[in-house]
Amino acid sequence: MYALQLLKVLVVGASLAWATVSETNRCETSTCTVMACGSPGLNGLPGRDGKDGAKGEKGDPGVEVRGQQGPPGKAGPPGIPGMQGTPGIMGPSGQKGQKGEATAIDTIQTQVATLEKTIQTLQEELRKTKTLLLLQGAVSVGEKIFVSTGQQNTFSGGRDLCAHAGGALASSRNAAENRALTEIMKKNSKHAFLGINDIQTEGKFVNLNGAPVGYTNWKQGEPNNLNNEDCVILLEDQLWNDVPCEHKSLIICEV
Ligand code: GN1
Ligand code: CA
Ligand code: CA
Repeated sequence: MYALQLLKVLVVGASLAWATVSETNRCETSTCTVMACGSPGLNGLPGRDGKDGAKGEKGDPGVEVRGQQGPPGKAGPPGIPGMQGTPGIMGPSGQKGQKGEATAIDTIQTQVATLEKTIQTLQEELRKTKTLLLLQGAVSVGEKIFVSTGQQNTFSGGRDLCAHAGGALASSRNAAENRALTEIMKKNSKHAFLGINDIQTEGKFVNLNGAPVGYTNWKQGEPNNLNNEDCVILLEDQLWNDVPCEHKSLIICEV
């Protein structure tokens, strides 16, 4: 019974639906009659939002594509200068570096160092020699040292003797030197030749280098050139007398 009733309802519903469709189709054609077509109705209000749909399945993570690196950014503004710190404690010295190529300055510095050492050695030797000479009766005056040979000789003999020894026949250039020579002469108890003469020009006394003498200490009445006297001896009272150059007198050298 129930199935039969349901079938009827379905048949009636289908018929009504067909009729409605037919009628509508006809109205959309130009053959629509006034009786068959009304004026179109206004649109209704939008319906309410539907319910949320079921949660979808989780999507694939996808493949992440990394872009290319961009160009470097612009340089930033200069920073503020830092404050000066307190000086630190000096660290230990580093290891000695390898020997570099010798430059001209290096060579000169080495030569200077060698010369300085040589000078030092020579100065020490000179000091020792000076000490020995002074012990042997030499006298030091200013830059000079007077040393007696202890021998008597002619003027030329004495001049050559001192020159060969690296010195010169002694002469007095001032009162101090004259006193020192007199001191040596007295110890030897012999008059000593001085390194001056007037061989070249009578009456014009010169040193061994030919320069006129600056300092003199002649005894009164001398030089008298008695019997052609062109050389000079130092007397006990520090005074000078001209004597023959072939006369033999004490030879004192100066260095
Ligand atoms: C000496 O000895 P006599 O008088 O000849 C001296 C001279 C003096 C002179 C002064 C070698 O000569 O030079 O001028 O006394 N001769 C010698 O009176 O010393
Ligand atoms: Ca003379
Ligand atoms: Ca004389």
